[in-house]
Amino acid sequence: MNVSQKIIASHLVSGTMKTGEEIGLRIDQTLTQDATGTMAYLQFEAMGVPRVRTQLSVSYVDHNTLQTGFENADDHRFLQSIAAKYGIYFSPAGNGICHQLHLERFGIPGRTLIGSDSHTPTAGGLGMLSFGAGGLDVACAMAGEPFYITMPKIVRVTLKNRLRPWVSAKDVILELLRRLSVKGGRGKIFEFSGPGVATLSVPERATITNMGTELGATTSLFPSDSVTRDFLAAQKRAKDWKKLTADDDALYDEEIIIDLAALEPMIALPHSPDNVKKVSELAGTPVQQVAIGSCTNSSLADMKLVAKTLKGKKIHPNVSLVISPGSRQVVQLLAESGDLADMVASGARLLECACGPCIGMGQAPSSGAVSLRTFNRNFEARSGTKDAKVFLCSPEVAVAAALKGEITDPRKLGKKPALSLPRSLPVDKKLFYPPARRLKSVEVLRGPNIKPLPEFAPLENTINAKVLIRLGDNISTDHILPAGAKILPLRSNLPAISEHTFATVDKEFATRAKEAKSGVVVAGENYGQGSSREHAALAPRYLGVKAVIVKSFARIHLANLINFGILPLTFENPTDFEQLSQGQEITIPDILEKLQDAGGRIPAKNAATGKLIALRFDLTPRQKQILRAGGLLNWIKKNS
Ligand code: MIC
Ligand code: SF4
Repeated sequence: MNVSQKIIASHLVSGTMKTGEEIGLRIDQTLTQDATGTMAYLQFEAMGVPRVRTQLSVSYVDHNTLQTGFENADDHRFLQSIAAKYGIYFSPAGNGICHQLHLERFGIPGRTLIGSDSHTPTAGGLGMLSFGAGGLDVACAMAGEPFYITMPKIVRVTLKNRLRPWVSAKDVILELLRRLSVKGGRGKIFEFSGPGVATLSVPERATITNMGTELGATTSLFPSDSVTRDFLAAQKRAKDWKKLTADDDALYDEEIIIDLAALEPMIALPHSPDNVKKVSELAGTPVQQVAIGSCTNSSLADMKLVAKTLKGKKIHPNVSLVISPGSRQVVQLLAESGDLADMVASGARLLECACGPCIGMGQAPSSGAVSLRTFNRNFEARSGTKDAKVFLCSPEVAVAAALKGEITDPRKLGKKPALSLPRSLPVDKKLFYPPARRLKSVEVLRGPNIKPLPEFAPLENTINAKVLIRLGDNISTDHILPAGAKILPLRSNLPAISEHTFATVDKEFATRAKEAKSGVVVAGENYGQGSSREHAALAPRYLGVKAVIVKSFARIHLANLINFGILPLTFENPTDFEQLSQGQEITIPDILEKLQDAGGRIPAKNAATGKLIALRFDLTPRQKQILRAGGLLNWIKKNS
């Protein structure tokens, strides 16, 4: 077996490991972050389970740390108290970014993890099978329920040779994105193997698995080897290590080969992570902002490389350089070694160790600016400035641009500085707060920003609805429900946040949806790529969206639509996309009956043209039941 199959086989509770079949997996660990966590815990609370049933659950605060009003602080207090009450570890704001911290403190090779954040596969760098999921799926896993996915194809990514100086792990994943696109990984696990694996550290592996999410992959995974052992030992967790490698005769569905030695520094152009070119092709483009950090590139090695390159130099006067290290441990080590002083002396601005600019929490670029970021997403407007041009690159490329004021191939900087990394790291477990000893006595603290979830009605037999909007391919959840400093604080308040649905695409959407009372959304391929935020399903549902009709869906968003009772339909014939325009009325009759058919066909009638449009649903029996009930929470209540 390959590594993925080994972990799946040891956690399989339903289904068989046949590609395309629904499988249920036992989940060992869960993580949440604050922007999705409040909703996830409200849902967990509604399930009436007295204590989490996982081996370990952790609640991190890393997204909403600006606290421009009471809302974020209220959410943090709520999260801390509810964690204490239900047996969950709590990591307060200031500890760092959830994925970086989970690698450092909790991830274990061979175990399963789901997290209410799409970059949870970062833990795949440790040999952990980890998935991003909607908050409700994480709540179910905390209640001891299996996590359901379609058995993916397993792709072997064979890495040969080793990276050359100034070329980094980020370039490996950018190369994969260049080759495969943001849709190329759907329904697949990318499992890394070959002699190049041993040349990559755990944080480098994690950069790659982190951004496997941008391929649309189900997850990405590295084996657990002696490099993994040394990483865990340095974190004083040697006992968590176990060896986990593929059998010599392991079979894979597909294979991709990457020669690490042949890679060059790469960069993704606006506005998609797969719009990748060689840095050398863009050399000379003036740069106004450089942002270094995020769950993709904020490890100690990344930060030290930046510090050593900046040492004794000044950044270009036209550039604003902001740096957010990944964790408190990283900041502490940088402080002790003097690297932090070198960064600051060069002109860099230091930010809190949190998601920060990656999710538009501050540091919006100036109008039309070119911003180079070591992050994983560059969707339009995500930075907070709609006409900014955000490029994605490695810390090497980012720091070169900060010094030169223009896109620069870092190989032009001369000899790459040597890094010395400590073999043993300072570990402070005291800042991860364990659950209360006496769970029952804990009071959950709720502020006025935390609104209960509304009840949703069961699925109707006939949908009469207006086409509220028609959109193209690769619509991300940042388009559906933006984040950023103004909207993120409303994550626990559905009525308020739903007003911002599609706000960066079409300001009138929420008003139009409310007027129509019953609506559908029409779009192209890979609808809902990106974030796991279930608000991108919840808010449309709240505004009366009954169905989403597209050419194809992204995995996590499809699961979220089902969880909140929105009918996910695809065009039988993709060119029929042209048959539907904004403002037209459509009718989808006999839905409950049609859902029973194995064929998955369902016609819709366009009242404006009188034409029938052939639509399809591709749903498992479990998903059909959830949809009929009007969503997963209704279904759980009905069955308990
Ligand atoms: C993101 O990178 O888009 C986020 C913010 O981390 C999201 C989660 C969220 O929307 O809260 C993600 O990737 O799932
Ligand atoms: Fe945070 Fe950005 Fe990573 Fe999302 S992608 S978890 S916002 S650092």
